[in-house]
Amino acid sequence: MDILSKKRYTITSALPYANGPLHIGHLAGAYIPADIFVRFLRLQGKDVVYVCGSDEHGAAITIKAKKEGVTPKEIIDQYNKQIKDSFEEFGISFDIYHRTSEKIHHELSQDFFLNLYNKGEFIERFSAQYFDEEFQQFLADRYITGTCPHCQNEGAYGDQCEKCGTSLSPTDLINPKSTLSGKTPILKETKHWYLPLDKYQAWLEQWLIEGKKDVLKSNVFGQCQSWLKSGLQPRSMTRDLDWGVDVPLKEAEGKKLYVWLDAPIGYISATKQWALDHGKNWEDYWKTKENKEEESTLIHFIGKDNIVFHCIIFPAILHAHGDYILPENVPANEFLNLEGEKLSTSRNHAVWLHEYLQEFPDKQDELRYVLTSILPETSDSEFTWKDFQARVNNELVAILGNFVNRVMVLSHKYFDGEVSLGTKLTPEDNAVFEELAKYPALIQQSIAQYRFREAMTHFMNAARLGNKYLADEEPWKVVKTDEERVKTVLFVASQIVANLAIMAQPFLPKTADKLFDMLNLTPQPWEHAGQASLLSSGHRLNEAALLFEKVTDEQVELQLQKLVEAKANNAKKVVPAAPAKANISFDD
Ligand code: MET
Repeated sequence: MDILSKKRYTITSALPYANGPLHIGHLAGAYIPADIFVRFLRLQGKDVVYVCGSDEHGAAITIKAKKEGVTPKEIIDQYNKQIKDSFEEFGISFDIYHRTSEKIHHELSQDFFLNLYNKGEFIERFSAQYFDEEFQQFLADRYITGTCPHCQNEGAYGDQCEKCGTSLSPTDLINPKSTLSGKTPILKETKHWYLPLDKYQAWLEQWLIEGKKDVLKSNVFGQCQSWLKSGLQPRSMTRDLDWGVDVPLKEAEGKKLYVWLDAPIGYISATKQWALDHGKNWEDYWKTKENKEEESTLIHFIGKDNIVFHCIIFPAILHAHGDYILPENVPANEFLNLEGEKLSTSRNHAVWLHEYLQEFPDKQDELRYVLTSILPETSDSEFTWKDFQARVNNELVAILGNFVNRVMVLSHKYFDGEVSLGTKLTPEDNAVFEELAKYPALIQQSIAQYRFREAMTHFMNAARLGNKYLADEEPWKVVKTDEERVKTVLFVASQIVANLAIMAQPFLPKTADKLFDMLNLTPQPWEHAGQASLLSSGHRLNEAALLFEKVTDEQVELQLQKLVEAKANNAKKVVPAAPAKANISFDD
């Protein structure tokens, strides 16, 4: 069945770590595609909840706090606010942006742990782990540095050597040191609770590989297949950490739930909070139902570094718990590069969303447009400022903006903003309407396959159709001889603008609002797209407003200069390597 024909949807975007600002890689990976999808569903009147929130636990946050000499709480409060505000200003339409530090989340994560624990789903294992005697605490992998056994780099971390890229275990390091005290840590025995993923191997092969081979995107399917092929191993669900959700067992004092049993539960706790705030029943969005048609459809939007997490580990947890729906799809994106290099937080090689919003005020849709045009849907893709300029100037300004502007200006100039049918429609006019009516279905088909780039190309083609129509009909010439015909031409052209307003809503929401304002039309649902009579004869248009402005060479230069300066700063200092674990961060 078509993914768009369900009744109810639970849509999630990966929870960003509250330890740094958002950049365009995040947007292109997990937020813009989800937002387009969700806006599209809402336009069709579907019952949708779109949840997200800050991931506020884990070593990445405590390390940052330590580096800055502040508490983890200060870090999460600062970044949660910054991230939330940036998302809002940019126009990502979450129904709730929650926090994993909230009580409701801690309680639910603990419930999940206890449910699995009481059912005997965990295996308990003892292992020797490094312990800092001075600080009296076990050390997370990133808290230990030492010499890499492979390349002799002296600054390797307990999970990875940043120099040669090898994945390591803390005990692989030669001459290990605690980053807390600087002393040599001792090995101490510690107990943890593991989810035996090997036990779910057969079930996962059935559900995921058999059941979803025609559903998952090929990049996602390939990764899942290779994980399953290499055989799943038990994964620790608890950790010796000093910040996070307590393991709810007496004997586990000081231990915390590890990311697997914490972050994705954040989707559910966010939904619970949203349901409480809006008089809804959260179970409608997460629990299985006897009547399958009543069940919600769960879709996780993520970057490719989170595929195993969302396709294997979280579904195994939900399955082990029982009564929960499983993801219908996980349309993960690949990575976005910037000016020929990987985006990098630690090297400050990025376009930061909060800076963009300051430097390009009221230009949210321009960034949305360009990022949607280059979404890394099937392979890594690249953002460059020259390309940004070209796409804004040659497409948004020259095609969409130009068409709308001409229709508005001419309608006001010749007819005082009144839309009315003059002479009868010609075969050319009817052909344009016929062509226009094809676009909503084309867009819908692309969205149903998570091909958002393609969907937006269809949208722009509809604007091209408008431009071509005006160029063919030349109302500015015809007006000298046949004013009635010009009325009709602008009537047809205004209907095209109204259609563009409807179809712009998922892709360019702020532009769509402006278009409806100019048209003096209330926002319309998707089912009205394709109609030739959205504006009735005699309708009055409002004043024209500016839709898009050209990006100047100076603006591009300034941005490129910033990247050059970041590089120069990196050369001056030794850039600390940041966590590069494939499974828990979008980038380094
Ligand atoms: N915070 C994780 C990341 O940034 C995502 C967690 S999604 C449940 O990779």
